[in-house]
Amino acid sequence: MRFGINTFLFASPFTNDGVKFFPQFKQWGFDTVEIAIEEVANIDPAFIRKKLDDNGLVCGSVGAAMGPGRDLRGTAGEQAAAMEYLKAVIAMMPQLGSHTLIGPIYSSVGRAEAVAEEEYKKQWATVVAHLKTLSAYAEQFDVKLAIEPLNRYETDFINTCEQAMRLIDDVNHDALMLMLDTFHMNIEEVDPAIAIRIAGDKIGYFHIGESNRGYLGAGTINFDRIFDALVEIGYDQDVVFESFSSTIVDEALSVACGIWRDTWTDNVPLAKHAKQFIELRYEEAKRRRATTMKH
Ligand SMILES: [Mn+2]
Repeated sequence: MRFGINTFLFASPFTNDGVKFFPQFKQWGFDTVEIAIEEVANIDPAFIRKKLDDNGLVCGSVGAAMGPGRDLRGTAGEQAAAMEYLKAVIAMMPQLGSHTLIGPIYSSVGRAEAVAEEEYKKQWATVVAHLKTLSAYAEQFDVKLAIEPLNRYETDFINTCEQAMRLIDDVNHDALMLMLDTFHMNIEEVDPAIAIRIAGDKIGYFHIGESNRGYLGAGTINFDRIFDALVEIGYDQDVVFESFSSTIVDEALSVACGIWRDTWTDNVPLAKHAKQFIELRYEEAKRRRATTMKH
């Protein structure tokens, strides 16, 4: 298991200037960086890769920035803009040394509305067709796509692990995987730990977020049960801390994510604490598992 940090904690939009945070990320013990690419023109991938290498880090994933105007179930123009953006990001990823594109790549974050069943079915077919195209495209670049269910306030399209797995089944391509996020699961799943066990090896990426998206442990999520489930299924990919504050992200993203008040303003103690919290929970879960197996 690799521990990662999301650039939304430190810079948004992420640009070449963001490499200045890499030494700290390494010093705090993170293995990977999840780089949100708002616009491909913002970064020089070779330069970023060099700085990652220099600091002994890797780009564990690229986070797709599905803002307004990028929507695989939107208007023809929004679908085209989303495909153009996602393809440009995928094509850049080998230079970054990254093999996983993550996020709610099926729609725009913050688009949550009542959709009639017939219309939902049409949207579903449209998204499946686009994801087939995108999966085949990604495969050429040795990139996998990991789609993230979001809670009901951020999308009406894919809210649960079960819905995402159905979408993945319909696309039926090896390059398409699932990612889960404890913050969203906490709102939508009957039992997040059971969802993890059911998804099993379909999970290609994992976000850790607290129930209020602030400090880990200062919310209601039972992370011991989450890590017990991850250890039990043998999950050995990235576990990445995600948190938002309007001190870093812009107003559009704050609104899309419903960040109406800030749970933190200083990202340094937040990030250090997250790394220690995640590692401790993981180590304890491994110990519990080892003890159980002996009996
Ligand atoms: Mn997430």
